[in-house]
Amino acid sequence: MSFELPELGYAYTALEPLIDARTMEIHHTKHHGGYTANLNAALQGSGHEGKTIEEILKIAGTLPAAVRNNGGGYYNHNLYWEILTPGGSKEPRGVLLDAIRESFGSLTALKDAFVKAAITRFGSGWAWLLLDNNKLVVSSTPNQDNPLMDVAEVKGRPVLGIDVWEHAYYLNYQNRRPDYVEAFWNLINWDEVTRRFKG
Ligand code: MN3
Repeated sequence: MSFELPELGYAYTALEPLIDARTMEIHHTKHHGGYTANLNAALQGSGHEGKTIEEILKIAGTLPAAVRNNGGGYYNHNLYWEILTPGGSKEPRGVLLDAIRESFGSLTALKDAFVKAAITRFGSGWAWLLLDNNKLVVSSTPNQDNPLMDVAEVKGRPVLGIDVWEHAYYLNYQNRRPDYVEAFWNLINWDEVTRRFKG
């Protein structure tokens, strides 16, 4: 059994002009495709071939770097494309909005914390909104690590994640990571985030 690069389910042009088609295509086919192929190669003969991606990430700290990095890359991008799916609610509502207010005070306060985590993550990595013991928290991770990993500083179930590697935005935004983070925020499909929140 091996992992497969998922279809996006929408056109590379679907998120224009905020995220351009060329960035989407390279990001999906080359970067995500690369993590997927490299993960399968790294798992071959490792004794972990039958595991789910979640089972692999849970013990990432004990596995070779190629499994940790590519396994994280495989999982993180699956989540990223789903959260950016066109359509759906452009604002959190219902139980998710209640939980956001309980943890952060307001949606604006969540946005401020998330944007700050994304902008201040040094070098390549991800910023997250995650469930840690039923409480929503914001964190960030280096490289392709994520909150499901045993090595994560803040562990939990990711409900929202932004890729802040330069390959996610450099063609359109060059060094302006804050502009990309703002664009991402405006593209979030909150129905998908709610689905992940409910687990
Ligand atoms: Mn990426």
